[in-house]
Amino acid sequence: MKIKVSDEVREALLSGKPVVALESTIISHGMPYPKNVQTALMVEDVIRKNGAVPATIAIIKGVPTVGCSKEDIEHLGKAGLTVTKTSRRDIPIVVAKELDGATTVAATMILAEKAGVKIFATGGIGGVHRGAETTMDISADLEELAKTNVNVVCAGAKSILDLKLTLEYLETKGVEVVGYQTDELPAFFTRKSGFKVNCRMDEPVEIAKAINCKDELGLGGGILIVNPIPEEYSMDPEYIEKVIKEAIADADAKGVKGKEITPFLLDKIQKVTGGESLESNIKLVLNNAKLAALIATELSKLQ
Ligand code: PSU
Ligand code: MN
Repeated sequence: MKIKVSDEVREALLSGKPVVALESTIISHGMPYPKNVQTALMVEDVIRKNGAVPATIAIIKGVPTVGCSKEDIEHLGKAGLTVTKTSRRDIPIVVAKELDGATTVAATMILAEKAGVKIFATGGIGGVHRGAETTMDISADLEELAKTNVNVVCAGAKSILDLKLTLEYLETKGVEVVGYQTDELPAFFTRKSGFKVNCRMDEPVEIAKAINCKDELGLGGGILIVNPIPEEYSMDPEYIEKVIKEAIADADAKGVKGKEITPFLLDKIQKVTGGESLESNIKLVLNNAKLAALIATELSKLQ
């Protein structure tokens, strides 16, 4: 199976330069056009400014691609929801049918690992949904963190999920959750969730050392690094909770299920908050990109 790695990413990997992977579902399904494309390109810039090489990952006409071009990003952003949201199970189908696939956290981790990229930045991961005790809706992202050797920087997870159960699931699967300059799991739009993380680290170098030890021990799997949204962009917790509850009720009423539920809730939240949440979303992704570049830089000195 051919994986296309861009020249810039291949050269960086060969010479031991820091590289940061980026997902593409956030582009096609996570934000509206054209902000999605602008954000994806800004995220790449931030990574470059902080000394690393960005590798946006997607499947382009059936070819798993590590290091998408600007044209690829523009195409995925414009095509939006018509691009196949691609998690682990979808990869072989999208490749066999020569389709475009926007990779979720899980699928991006798989392709990043194959290319040799160890650090990955995104906004929020999938997790255990509210009501999962009856729906069994648990994102494949969590299973991937347990088995694929890529470390993910995110702003926690949106409280469209059950954050308590998400942490329990990660603990069961042996995934370390490191709070960057925080003792608490952030809740994406807000800096706090009320749930403690297992470990706090205040410096990128400490996180890089932990990743390096995991690799030396051959433990596999990823560390999840949770980075709170900067204070000035965080939203009012009661307001966002109300919006999320309404969005979930609407999804229930409409019978939205399976892989459609996360994009449905994201879109609904964006519409109801009139763009305020989109701005916060963009800022936290940029913040995560910077931290990921700093960790990748420290890791490249150790490996
Ligand atoms: N949460 C967000 N923004 C996103 C996603 C989740 O706040 O864009 C996307 C990511 O690509 C994540 C995927 O990997 O949704 C999870 O989907 P599911 O719950 O169907 O596994
Ligand atoms: Mn699901």
